[in-house]
Parts: sequence; C-alpha cells; structure tokens
Amino acid sequence: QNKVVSSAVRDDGPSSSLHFKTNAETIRENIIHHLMSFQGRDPERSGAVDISKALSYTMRDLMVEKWIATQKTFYAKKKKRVYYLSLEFLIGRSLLNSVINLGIMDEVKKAVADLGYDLSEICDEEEDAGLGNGGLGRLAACFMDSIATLKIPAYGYGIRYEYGLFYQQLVDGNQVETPDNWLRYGTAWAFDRRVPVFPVKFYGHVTTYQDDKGNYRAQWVNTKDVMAMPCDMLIPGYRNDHVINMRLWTARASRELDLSYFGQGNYIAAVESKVSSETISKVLYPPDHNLAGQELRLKQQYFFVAATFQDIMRRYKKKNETFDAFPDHVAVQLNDTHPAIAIPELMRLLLDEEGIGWEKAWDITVRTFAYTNHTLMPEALERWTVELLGKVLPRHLQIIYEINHRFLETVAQKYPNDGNKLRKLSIIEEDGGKKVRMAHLAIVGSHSVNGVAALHTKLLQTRLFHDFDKFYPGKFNSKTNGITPRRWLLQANPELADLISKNLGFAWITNLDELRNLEAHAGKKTFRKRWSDIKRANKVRLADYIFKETQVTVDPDSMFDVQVKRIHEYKRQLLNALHLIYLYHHILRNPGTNVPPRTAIFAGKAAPSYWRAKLIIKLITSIAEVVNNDPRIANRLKVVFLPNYNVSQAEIIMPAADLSEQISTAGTEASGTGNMKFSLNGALTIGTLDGANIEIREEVGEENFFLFGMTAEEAEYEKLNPSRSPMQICEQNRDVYNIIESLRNGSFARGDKALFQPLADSLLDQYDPYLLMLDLESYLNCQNKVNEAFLDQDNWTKMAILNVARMGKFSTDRTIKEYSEEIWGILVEEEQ
Ligand code: 4GP
Repeated sequence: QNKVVSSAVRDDGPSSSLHFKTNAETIRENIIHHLMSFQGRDPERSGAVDISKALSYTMRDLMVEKWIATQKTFYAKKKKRVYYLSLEFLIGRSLLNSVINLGIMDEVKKAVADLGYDLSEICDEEEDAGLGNGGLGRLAACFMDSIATLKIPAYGYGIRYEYGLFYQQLVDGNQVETPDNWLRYGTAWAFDRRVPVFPVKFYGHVTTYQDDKGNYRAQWVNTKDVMAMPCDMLIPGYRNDHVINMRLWTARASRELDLSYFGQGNYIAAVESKVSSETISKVLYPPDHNLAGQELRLKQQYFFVAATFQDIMRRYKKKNETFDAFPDHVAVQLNDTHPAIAIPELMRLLLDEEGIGWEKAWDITVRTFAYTNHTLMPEALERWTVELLGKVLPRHLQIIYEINHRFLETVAQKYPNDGNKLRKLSIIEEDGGKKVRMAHLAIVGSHSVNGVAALHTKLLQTRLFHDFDKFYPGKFNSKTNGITPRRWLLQANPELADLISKNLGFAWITNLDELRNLEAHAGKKTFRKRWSDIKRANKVRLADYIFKETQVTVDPDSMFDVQVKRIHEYKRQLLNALHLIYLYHHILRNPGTNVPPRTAIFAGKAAPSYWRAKLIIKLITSIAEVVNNDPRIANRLKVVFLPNYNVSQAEIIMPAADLSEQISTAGTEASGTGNMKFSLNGALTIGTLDGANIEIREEVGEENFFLFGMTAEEAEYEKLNPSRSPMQICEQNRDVYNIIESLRNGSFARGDKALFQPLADSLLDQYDPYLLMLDLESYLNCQNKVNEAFLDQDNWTKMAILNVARMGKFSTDRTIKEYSEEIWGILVEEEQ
C-alpha cells in the first residue's frame, strides 16, 4: 500500500488552529457533516469520491479562518502588497498539500481510517487543476506556496478557466486531445463569490469632455461590458497559520439575457450574446511559447487585468486618499507579457478616472510594475496588430501610442539621428503591418525586468533585449527559478523525506540549504542502502502506474531514464529518441553487451496545432512498439510514453527517476524547473549547458552531472559558421547513418517510408535551428558514460545523495526572497 506521507511530518502536534479544534474526532465529524449537509449523502453509503470532497471542505473550513486572520494582519499593518498577475497557475491537486501544510497529517489519516479509507485513496479522487501549460504556470503555483510560507502579503490573480489544459490520449500512438472538464463535479477549493463583481469594458470608442477643473479628459464609451466574478482559491503556508489566496475571475454576461433582443422575440440572439461574453473564461489556450494573435486571447488578458485593477484600487482606496503612495503599497509582478496590458490600464485609470497628469501617472506606473520574461523563443514574443488592439481596446491603443511617443523622444535624445535605434526599440513594429510589441511595452513600463536563470538573463541582455539593456542600465536582473520542497520532496517522496528528516531534523522543509548536512551521510553504507531501497520502492510504484496506464511491464531494476516536459523541438525529445534507436541497434548487433537494462520514459503534451511535435510523439510510441515487442532485446530496453502528463503524474515520476534528461539546445531553455525536481529527488542529470542546468551543475559538482554538447556561444556560432554539415556527420559515422536510415526506411513505421521522412529531413537540414546532429555524437558518448556509471550502483547512489544534498539553492523560498527584497521592496521576516 502506498504510504501517503511520512510520519516525519513533524509530530509536535497540529499547528494551532484558531477555532475549530483539530483532532481526528472533530475532523471525522466535520467530514460527516459535509457529507450530509452539503453533499446530501448518506455517510453509510458514500464512497471515496464523496469522502474526498467532504474532507476537502473540512480542510477549506480550517483554512478560511486562517485566511481571514491573515487578511486582517495585512490591513492592520498597512503592509505593501504584491499582486502576482498570471494567465496560468498549474496547481495540480490541493488536498494532500493542504493536509501537510496545515500540519494535521496524523489526525486526518486517523479520521479517514475510522471511516474505512486510506488517505492515499481519498487523495487520488481529486481532479488536477490544470490551469496552465507548463513551466510558467507551474512556477506560479510553486511561488504561491513559498509566498504563503514566507508570509509575504501577496495575492495571485488569474482566470478561472472552465476547461484547463486539454486531456491527452494516445490513439494508435498519436496524440488526441479531449477537453479537460475539471469542474464537472465541482471543486471544493474554489470559493465562487458574488462580490466584488466588476464590469470590464470592450470595444466602443473614445470621446473627450471637459472636467470640472476645465481639463480635457478622455472617456471610453459605447462599450460592450462583461462582468468579472471572483473565485478564491486558498493557499496555506507551511505550518505557519498563514493562508493567502489566488483570485481567479470568471466571466459573466452583464445582463443575463439581452432584453433588447428578447423584446423583439429573438430569444436565440439573446442567449448568444450571453454565451459570447462568458466564452472569455471558458478555456485555457494550449500553445505554450507561442502566440495565437487571436481576439479572444487578447480579451482574456484584458479581462483579468481590468478586474484585478479594480480590486487593487478598491483595496488601496480603503486606506489612502491620494495616489502618491501607490507604489509604496502596491507591487505588481507581470508573469511574462500576458498581463502587460495592465500598464496602459493603470495609466488609463490614473489619467481618465482619477484625473492625474501624465508625468505623475507614468512615474507611479513604472514604479509599480515589474516584468518576468520566461522564454527566448522569438515566436513567443507577443505582438498584437494595431488594428485588433484598436478595435478591442481603443483607449489603450491611444495610451500606448503616447507612451511610445514619449519613450522614443528620450531615445532620440540619447541617440540623436539614429533612426535604426528608434525602429529597434519602438513599442510599435512598423514592418509588415503595424503591431504592438508587448515585451517592449513591458520593459518600458516596468522598473525591473528579470530573466529566470543566469544564462537566460545574460542572453536577454546580450541578444533579445540588448538595446534596452544599454538604454536602461540596471533594469535587467536575474532571478533563478526554484521549486517548492513541500510539494516536490515532502509530499511527492514521503519515504525519502522521512529518511532525511530522521537524520537531519525538519529544518530542511523551510530552509532547503540544510540538505547540505546529507553530504556527511553519503559515505555511510547503511544510509546508502536505505536510500537505494527507497528509490527502488518508488520505481516499483511507477512501474505499477506504467502498467496501469500503458499495459507495458517494466523492470524496476532497470535504469529509469526520464524525459517529461512539453514536447518541443528545442527541448529535443527527438535527440533522446535517436539515442534509443542507437541502443536498439547496438543490443541487436552485440547480444553480449553489458549495457545496463534501461527503461526510457517519456511524457508531455504537444500543442494541438504543432504537427511536428506530434510527429515526434508518434515516433517515440512507434519506437516503443518495435523495441518492446522484439524478443531479441529480451527486456534490456523498454520505451514508454505515458499519456496526459500533469502535476499529479509528475509527483509519481520524479521520485522514481534514475536519469533526468535535460537536453535542450544550449541557449534555448530559459531555466527549466523539471531539472530541479528530478535532482531534488535523487536522479542524476544528463544535460547541456542550458538554463538552470548550468547552475545545478555548479552546485552539485561536475563529477555528479553528465554533461554533453555545445555551449550557447558555440551553438550561436555554429548556426552561422557550421563546422560540419549534418550530411557530413551522417557520412562519417556509421552509427549515426544507421539511425537516420532507420527513420527513412520505415523500420519504425510498419514499413511506411514517408511517415518519419519529415523528421529525417529536418535532422539533415543544414539550417536545423536546434542543431541535433551537431550534438548527437557527444550525446551518444555521454550516454555510454551513464551506462558505465550505472553499473556501479553503490557509487551511483553516492552521487545521487550528493545531488540532493546540494540542491538548497533551488527552493522557491530562495527565489521568492530575492523577488521580495530586490524587486518588491519587502523585507522577509526570518522566523525560525
Ligand atoms: C517556461 C520556460 O520554457 C522554462 O525554461 C522556465 O523554467 C519556465 O518558463 C518558468 O520560468 N516558459 C513557459 C512559457 O512555460 O509558456 O513561455
């Protein structure tokens, strides 16, 4: 039976609750109360689903009291507040996390056991809240946990999508998307509220009028309005009685049914108008790193920004008469450019609603905003056509033009007669139809711009935003990402967390640097034995899961070689696949080889319109079909693709991995956070010098990291001055030739030669932007080293322990402290 969480979650009793006494008895009573009063269920006839919901409500009750108390402290202390604006929060499940953070594990387990259930079974009933695509959304969720744990007065703001990221099925090895109807049975975690409800305007046009002081003011009129209704999700800090919330907005029609249509007897038109307003919060856009340029996406962005700012203003005005102190009380962090329309929105509120002059309004605005960039992919840089922006948000377009005009004046002062500079820095792109560059708007309108790992920030400063870095010295800064150790070790890997706590105490949970003390244990044989037993148990758990999901049997004693993340060419799942083909050929040719048995595990979603990424999935599942069914391989190589990767699946995968594949082309992955999750759970990394891999390697030591491939500088140079063409590499290396040939001769496509031809073509293309062929030999050699190292299991375990011991830096507690002190101007109180 899976143990849900360690007894090592402190046993010094429940953290103090304010009202409701938390012992197993009262928890059980509350579960029964919820079952009957809210769910209308007979406790004797209810099942795990009902109990799961009733327990969630019980946890929520506990959190509400703490949340109210927390909010009061914010008001009482007149604290500066942080607003984290994000179109995505990839939360996953909340039940187990709240039990852990509230510090009542033993009581809850007992209460549930008294009702005849095991807590893990109850937790498995919960649907994932998949309100994000990948790294950017998951980072936001980890941030919320750290913000609550560090008691920073902050709120997350976003959209309560009715449908999260699509559900991925594999049909004949191909990705098929179905809607993720996560709210089908309701969720206990979201408080739908009736107040405050705010109108959000769209379309219309701008007029001017003279105000009572004789000044001309703009007025946005004849708009179509949609109402924003708040829904709060509570986030408990780790055992500190502190509970914050994310406020997610739902779109509602401003009038239930449009009476003008209704009066004309046109009932259908009346309903249509309601449906169209409410579409705004229906569904999360699935392409990550990509811009759709669609009107609905722009409306989603403005919808949540406009509602959020009405909420911010409401709160600010309760305590302040003027706006002079606004930036001293409000910090707004923009999670990528998705909420960047907030910059002209705050200007609009200050100018048009509050009657403040431009200079002052602009000063307030810039001091309020900070912007985080999450990707170097050029296709991810959001640009809205002037036509679309002017149609949907006419007043904002005027303001953006004025911001740009004033900004370009300052540029011209610094670089007189340099039209090229103006063109490069301008917020408006002129070539090929006018577009608003949201990244430029975000940089100009913020006092801080940060990248998410050291290399990423450097590349922003030297490549993507070089001219801006020169123009605004000191505005760019780096904040290396992290992960929350509560979810990604304490919750996901309870046995390992237990072992660590038994040897080091509990301090690591909120001070991850404490893990350093594990180094002293790496040399002890009994400790290593216990460590590897735990790893094996986690692998058995994953093997069972794999069987359940794919009906493939895998050997827990084989090397679990894992690549899980969104499917993207730059992340190079294809490179991994090429190695598996090599390994397959190698074992066939050398039946006596001593390469250790390996299980290659993949998971990840491709954007529905990204056909090449989908073809890569098809290739992996096709390799799996051939390899897994070839008796000559005798189980020495297995390949699996787990469908529907999500947070809960990651929680099973991470603790079971031996090898973590972080193999993006150097200079393309901004940071990565999966790399941190693996390493914190004792997997060794095979990786390139990209994103946070570089910093992970620095921390864990180069001898505990399998490095291959070019540096970002080399990759950049090779793109312009290739040292060898892919064709030459193919001709010079027999193994490589055989790999490519097998893509072309239909070996993995039931004889269909055309199926994977596009992949072979891209590999042999002189201009492959991801340089797979140039890194392939180095990757294959490095995988050989991995094989050798894995044969010495005891030493492998030692390296794994050192990896975990040195991961302290990658806690989001550290990341959030840096944001807080260096960007938001809020000192984090040390409590321990
Ligand atoms: C991701 C980046 O690709 C990843 O490297 C980074 O770790 C993560 O953000 C968090 O900063 N970007 C996205 C995106 O998910 O949609 O742009």
